[in-house]
Amino acid sequence: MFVYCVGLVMSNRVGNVPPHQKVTGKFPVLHIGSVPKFDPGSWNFIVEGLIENEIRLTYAEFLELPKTVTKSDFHCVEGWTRLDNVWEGVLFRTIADLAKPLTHAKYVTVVAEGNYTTSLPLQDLLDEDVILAYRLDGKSLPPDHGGPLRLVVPKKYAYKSAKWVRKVRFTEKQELGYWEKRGYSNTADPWKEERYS
Ligand SMILES: Nc1nc2c(c(=O)[nH]1)N[C@H]1C(S)=C(S)[C@@H](COP(=O)(O)O)O[C@H]1N2
Ligand SMILES: [Mo]
Repeated sequence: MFVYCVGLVMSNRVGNVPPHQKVTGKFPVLHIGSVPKFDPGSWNFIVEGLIENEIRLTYAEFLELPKTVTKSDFHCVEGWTRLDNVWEGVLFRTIADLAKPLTHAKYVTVVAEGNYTTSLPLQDLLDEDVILAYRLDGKSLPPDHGGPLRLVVPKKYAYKSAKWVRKVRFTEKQELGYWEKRGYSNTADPWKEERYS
């Protein structure tokens, strides 16, 4: 008897699920600290650092930015994956287009409510699936999943997808994020299983 196995073993990207991840139908809630209270009257979104145009938007103004819907998978470094999440919000590249990064802006620090930060090469954030999301699966983004606004970076482990984002800062050198300072991989590619540094 012959068993044919054609093509499937050639790539480390077989299907939608990265190595050693388990698909969950639920959506676990995972974060440090407590869920911040959202006040639409005082909330703002700030873009600063190595850019031509500093940006400061109220919540109402953020909702007026051009919006997009994406569908992507979400991989937590602890081993669960949630497939086919439908996010609605503003692509990071829309923010970058408005802010006009200077040529020496190479990284972006994402600052959330509380102490949480993460950072990424600007290039990674310009992918067409990277979104600042305020809706999930057709409903407004629940506070425990990062509402009113979270970053979603599908190609990285989910600690790069900061919840409760309030500020993004363009920098020349990379500022290590909360988990990245504590031993988690700074590159965080789930397909290469870059979990720890
Ligand atoms: N502000 C903030 N964002 C965060 C975290 C956090 O602790 N604080 N945890 C990260 C981690 S490790 C994961 S797995 C995802 C979990 O998102 P979820 O709770 O919506 O599933 O949020 C990420 N974003
Ligand atoms: Mo995570």
